[in-house]
Amino acid sequence: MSARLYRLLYRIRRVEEEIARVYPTDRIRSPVHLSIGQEAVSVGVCEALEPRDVVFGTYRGHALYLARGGDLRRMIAELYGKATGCTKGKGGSMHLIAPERGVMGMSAVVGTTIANAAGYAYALKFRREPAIIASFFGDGATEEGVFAETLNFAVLKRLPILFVCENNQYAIHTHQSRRQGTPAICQRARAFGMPAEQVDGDLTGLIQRAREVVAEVRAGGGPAFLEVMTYRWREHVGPGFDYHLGFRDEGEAAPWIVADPVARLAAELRPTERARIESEVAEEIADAFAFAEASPFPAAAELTLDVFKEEHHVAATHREAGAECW
Ligand SMILES: Cc1ncc(C[n+]2csc(CCOP(=O)(O)OP(=O)(O)O)c2C)c(N)n1
Ligand SMILES: [Mg+2]
Repeated sequence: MSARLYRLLYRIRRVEEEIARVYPTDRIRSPVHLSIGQEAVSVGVCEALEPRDVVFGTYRGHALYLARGGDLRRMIAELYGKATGCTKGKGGSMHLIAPERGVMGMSAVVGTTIANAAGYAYALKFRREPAIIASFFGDGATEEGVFAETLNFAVLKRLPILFVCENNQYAIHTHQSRRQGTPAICQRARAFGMPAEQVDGDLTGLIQRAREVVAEVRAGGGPAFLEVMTYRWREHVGPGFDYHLGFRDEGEAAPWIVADPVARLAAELRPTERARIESEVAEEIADAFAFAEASPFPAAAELTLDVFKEEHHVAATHREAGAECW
């Protein structure tokens, strides 16, 4: 168990460290919001999900995409703006998608995918499909009006959705205490009429709690809310660090770095097992970057494709969905 989890967490960490290393060469054509330090949130919650379940995330979505099993080659190619990327090089790091793995969308616009996720959950309920939705968003997104509107609607319709707030305490450079009148986001969620609780970033505890909560949502109990405490080690956007800017200091990060789930799991493994995982991950990452480097940019004629939903796609969607839904 811990070897499998270590591979998942370590792989995400190393992928993002490699992105940070390559970024200054300008071959990555997209801004990057790294989740280094926050990997356990995506991994922990996704452990509780089934393959048929669906997730929505944010521009800080590398960890979620990878935790769900999104293809690494297509992710790196997407960051390079290449035609082989998961959105054909048109979305970049902030708009990763892997429908075959239930990763239905991420967005640069704070808060938007919370409503998208609830819409998808409504469709699932309407079609009596047994899957559930997990909607990931930051603490800053809870200040958007769409957060309140969506939570209200989700409770009203008893939607099969788990809201996951990745509380890293910052929206860009501003601490939560300077933006919100009450500290516990989950208390606000509870006021809408759904079970909500705060959990710390410990991976084992998170997996256990997520499994219990997901089981309740799947059993038809309606929406639930997890506020997962975590910490962003690097700058808001870009490959570097931002402690020199003065809005936070490294002392605040220190306890989170000491409690790093990646290092903790590493310490539980036999050295040979750990070395094997690390060398396999290194090989896979090198392959993904080589794939991205060697891939072509989209053809000029691609520029206006996939911008609007082409008419024949719309017609097909209506047919597939059938009269029941439309
Ligand atoms: C609607 C909207 N408002 C403002 C922004 C600018 N913006 C980008 S990221 C961000 C902070 C969001 O913080 P949080 O939701 O906590 O996510 P985190 O970056 O910490 O993961 C803001 C305000 C935006 N992209 N979209
Ligand atoms: Mg935040």
